[in-house]
Amino acid sequence: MSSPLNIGMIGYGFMGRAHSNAYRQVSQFFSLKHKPVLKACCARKEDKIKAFAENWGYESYETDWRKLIARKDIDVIDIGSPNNTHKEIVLAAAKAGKMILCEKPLAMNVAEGEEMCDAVEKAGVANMVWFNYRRVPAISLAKQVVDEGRIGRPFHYRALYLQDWTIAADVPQGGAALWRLDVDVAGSGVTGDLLAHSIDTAEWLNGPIQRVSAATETFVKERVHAETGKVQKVGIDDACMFMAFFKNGSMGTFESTRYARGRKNFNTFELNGEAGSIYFDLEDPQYLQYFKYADPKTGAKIESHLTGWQKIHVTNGEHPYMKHWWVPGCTIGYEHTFTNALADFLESLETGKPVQPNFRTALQTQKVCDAVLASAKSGQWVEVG
Ligand code: SOE
Repeated sequence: MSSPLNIGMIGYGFMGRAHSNAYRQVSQFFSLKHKPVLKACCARKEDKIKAFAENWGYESYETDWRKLIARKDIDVIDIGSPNNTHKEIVLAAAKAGKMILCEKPLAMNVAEGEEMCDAVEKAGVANMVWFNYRRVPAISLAKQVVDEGRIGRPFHYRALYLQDWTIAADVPQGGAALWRLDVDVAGSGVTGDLLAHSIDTAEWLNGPIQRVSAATETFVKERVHAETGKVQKVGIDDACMFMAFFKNGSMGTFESTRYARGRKNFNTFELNGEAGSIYFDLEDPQYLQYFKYADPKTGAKIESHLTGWQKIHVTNGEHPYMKHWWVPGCTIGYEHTFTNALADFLESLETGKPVQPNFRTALQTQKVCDAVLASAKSGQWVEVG
């Protein structure tokens, strides 16, 4: 017997669309008991949210998130609104006993994240943070390769997350489209927005990061604020580089910027171990590259004239998530990572096994982000709390 799960979506931007698309398609591709129903969406601007509701097929809309949370016919609150709204909404939604799905980064800082974790844990409500890249089949396959012991002792983790959309000095900060450039709304720049993704993936694959040494730069120091019309100081980090040591003894380097001309959403990582290496590039997302040096079970080395990087086309039924989609060789895309994440969340409601990353796990990422920003400020190595 299927059971409807009534969704209350807050926000109508990029993530509001990505999540809504997942709600609409998950039940068609995954056979799960809980079936999302687009019950209501919510945003302050009535004309925008009304049009959004009509476009995506929401049954109703609200212009005040408190009203949405108070509704008895809503089971799940999904937060796709800017970062500075997450905490207040989470605290109210948890108190009302709603399940909560929250966009990344979890919070503006660790202090907020702690409060949010305490609230959902005290209320005992299901929770997840939308770190969607874990659900790229090739990245999930990377996790499988690591867990199967194919990398062996890890030495190096290397991540890049590069974009180029803020290079022009006349791009304003703030407002509905550009709140990511306004530090009071976003909390930080590339650290919380892009490196949070890289950190979540890194810790998932290679375990906890223990200490970091970072540097940040803000290339354009002042921008017009879209809401006030005034030229204001830019408070976000435009670029961030950091070095890290993982608990397992391996070293990491991370770099992120929105000033890498020509790079649009260039999210890559490489992990080098004694027995093998893996490499992933989001601009070529159907592939996982794997270098096999030794057999994980026997330790026997591959004959050296046959070693080389394998480019695995991650579209077989045996690959993570792919049996739910098309036939081997047919690819899925960016939007499906949200559908896959949602499917995992719905499955967790059936099995009772908490889905990952939940708020507590996302708080760990937030701790690394805060340590990175603290290190950039002090110029010192900082231990991750
Ligand atoms: C920023 O440009 C952004 O939209 C991030 O906020 C998303 O999380 C990332 O996946 C794509 O880039």
